[in-house]
Amino acid sequence: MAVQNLTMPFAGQAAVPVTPTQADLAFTHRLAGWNIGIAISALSIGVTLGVFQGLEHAGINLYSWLIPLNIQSYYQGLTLHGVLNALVWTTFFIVGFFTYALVHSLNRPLRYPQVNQAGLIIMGVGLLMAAVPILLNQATVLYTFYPPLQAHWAFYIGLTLVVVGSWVVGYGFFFTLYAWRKEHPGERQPFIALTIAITMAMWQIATIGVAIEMLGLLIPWSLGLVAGTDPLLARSLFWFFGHPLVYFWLLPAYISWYGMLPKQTEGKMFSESLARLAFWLFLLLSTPVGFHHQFADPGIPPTWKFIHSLLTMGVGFPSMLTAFTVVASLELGARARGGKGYLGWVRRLAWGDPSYAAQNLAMILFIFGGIGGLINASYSLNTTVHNTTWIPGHFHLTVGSATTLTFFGICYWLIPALTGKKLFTKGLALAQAWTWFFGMLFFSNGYHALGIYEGAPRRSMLGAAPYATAAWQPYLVETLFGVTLLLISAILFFTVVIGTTLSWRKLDKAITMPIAEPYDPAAPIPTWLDRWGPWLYGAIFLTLASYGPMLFNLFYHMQLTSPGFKVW
Ligand code: HEM
Ligand SMILES: [Cu+2]
Repeated sequence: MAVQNLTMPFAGQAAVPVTPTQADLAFTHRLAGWNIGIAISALSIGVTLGVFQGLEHAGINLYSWLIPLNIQSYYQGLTLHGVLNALVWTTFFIVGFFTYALVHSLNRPLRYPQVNQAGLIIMGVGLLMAAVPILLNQATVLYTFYPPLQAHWAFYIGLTLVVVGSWVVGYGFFFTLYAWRKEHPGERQPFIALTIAITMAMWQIATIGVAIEMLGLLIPWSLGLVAGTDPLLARSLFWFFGHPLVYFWLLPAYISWYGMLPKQTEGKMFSESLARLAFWLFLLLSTPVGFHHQFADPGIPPTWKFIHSLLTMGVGFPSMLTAFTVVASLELGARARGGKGYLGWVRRLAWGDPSYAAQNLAMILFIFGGIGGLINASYSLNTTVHNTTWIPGHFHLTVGSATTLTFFGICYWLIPALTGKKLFTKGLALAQAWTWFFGMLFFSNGYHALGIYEGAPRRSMLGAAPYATAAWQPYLVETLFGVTLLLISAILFFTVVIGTTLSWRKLDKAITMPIAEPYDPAAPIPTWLDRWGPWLYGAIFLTLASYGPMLFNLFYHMQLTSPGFKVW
């Protein structure tokens, strides 16, 4: 015992393991269900506005339909679209999915369920608070809320509360994992639980930027406590948060791809050690790269932009690890199902299962998203695509597909698991996945091309642009085709979700969370891939090193001189 103690993460007496009771599970499922319900409701409004935007760009302006709903401009709609899709749908879904997955991965109830519940309530209150000014056209500042555009204070406080609520949920997860570790000394943390905690730890670091921006600059300014603000400082703090935000969207999809999807196609996790390494590297490298969103900003010296550009290429490494490990894991499954040949095995993947198909299609779209991302991150190439429609083309492949379509796929097992109802129906869900896939393929291809060949600007009413030329037309027709497919796909998704929830067809057999088994269960996972300290300190160090001097400089020269503008 004494010798064993030396290798334990926590020395001392092990606590007695706790397993969840029916009541614990019911509580967890209710909490997850509320989060996911709010997420999907937000998405339903967000996506509808996306369709209006896509149609407007292609010359079909239907905004007069929205006047009775008090949507008064393209930009108010675009703010709703960005906030509801990119911030609300993602954050609430992730928190709900994680709540469910953490408990089932650890097979342990939440350590302090009230903490997690409080987190959800804070997030919900924040959402309502931010929604009111947006709907009243008092916060038409887009989801990046760059000053000197100035929104109503309730918008900033509301969004801050959403972030604070997600912190509280994270604390609930950390307490739970900590309790599990005390009850299981010497055991490796289960993959899904560990990677959930890594994602939430990354989120705690990332959101410090936006918290300082909100509390230090935007809230006092919108309340009139200070007369002006410093746009460059605010933008820098925003992107300190804004880049790791994209990893907050992606890592939950990766957790599903690594830790669940192989199981759904009878595969195994090809290398659990590599998978863990990838997540630790994302913890290290997600934050110190944000200046790659500010290549065009004056006032950030080129050296810093270059350093962040290089570090961004560093994130490519765990991304490649992910690509190869996940594909190898799926190939194992396809071969077990009788797949043959160099590529012929692809046909034997579980394409008939909508949950699987949606996620595999999401991965394929992500390949194109990743390639485009390397172009965005390249200091010089960025100037060609900056602020053109290339950028929305890019992120509809990433957050709009890799993340969103994966979450749809997760919904196709998780909603039946939460409601105890059969999926309504497999055919509709499969059609949903494929229409989203082709819809986004055409939509994003059109926007990429329009941006890089024609320099068409993003965040503009292209349908009304006097500088539009005939050369734009073929690309816009392509995007229109994409938007039509996406509209069909969205209708299918909401039909499946509502149909499943309201269905009277109960499951014959309870659905459990798919958990991929390791290919080689005997292969030990090195302790350095199970330790928090080095990675967490490393992440904090890299963040300080890559941001500290420049932020110090920006604060030192801070000029709170810019008044607020309401240009809408
Ligand atoms: C039916 C599906 C969708 C359609 C047709 C659609 C359409 C559009 C269009 C046309 C724009 C460009 C607006 C402009 O630059 O003027 C846009 C922007 C955007 N979309 Fe979507 N979208 C869809 C789904 C999504 C999803 C699922 C997400 C994220 C989860 C998303 C996130 C965004 C964001 C963050 C912006 C940028 C907003 C801004 O510039 O402030 N979209 N969308
Ligand atoms: Cu970025």
